[in-house]
Amino acid sequence: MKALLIVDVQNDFCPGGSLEVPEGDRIVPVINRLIEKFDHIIQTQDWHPEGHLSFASSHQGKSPYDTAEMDYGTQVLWPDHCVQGSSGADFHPDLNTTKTQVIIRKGFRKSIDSYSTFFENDQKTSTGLTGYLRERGITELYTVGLATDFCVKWSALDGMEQGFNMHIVEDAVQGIDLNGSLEQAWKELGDAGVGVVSAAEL
Ligand code: VGL
Ligand code: ZN
Repeated sequence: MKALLIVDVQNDFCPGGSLEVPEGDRIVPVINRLIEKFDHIIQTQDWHPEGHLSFASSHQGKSPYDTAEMDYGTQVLWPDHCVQGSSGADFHPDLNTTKTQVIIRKGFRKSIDSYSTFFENDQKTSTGLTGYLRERGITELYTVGLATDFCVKWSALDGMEQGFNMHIVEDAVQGIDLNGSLEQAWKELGDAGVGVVSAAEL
């Protein structure tokens, strides 16, 4: 059984937001059309407390896009974004969320970031998505949303490791592209065997 996984289509990742993905809102109409083709729809929502340790503002002398050493390894530092309850954390107003059955919030622990929808960045703390998918008999996950080179990539890689058949809808994702991260992401996805399809094929 297949499901659509809509990653982080939130105001802060769209033009005008604090961690704007170039043309991040371009994918919204594509995703709205795809929603009609799926019976099972899962969304994720980046959901950070104020003062989250992935924010550059939480580290003295650091600027956005610098890195910091966390307990779990090197972490890119971001502008403050998707703060719990803020309008930046809301889904894009044109995204049709009516059919969404579950929303996985991530990044709510102050000292761990979470790109993947399956595991937080320590690669150990589970979001519970694997259990949810297995109990519902979902085996094929079509991934769309933001950003290709961070949350979409990590979700697809972890999903493969958890035994799901992961696919990316290439015209329904959009990347940040920090120092070549977008090209690197497509390479890692290809190496891991993640499928790539276009929206028209679905
Ligand atoms: C994301 C950076 C920080 C994403 C979330 O959704 O790709 N990127 N938080
Ligand atoms: Zn975040």
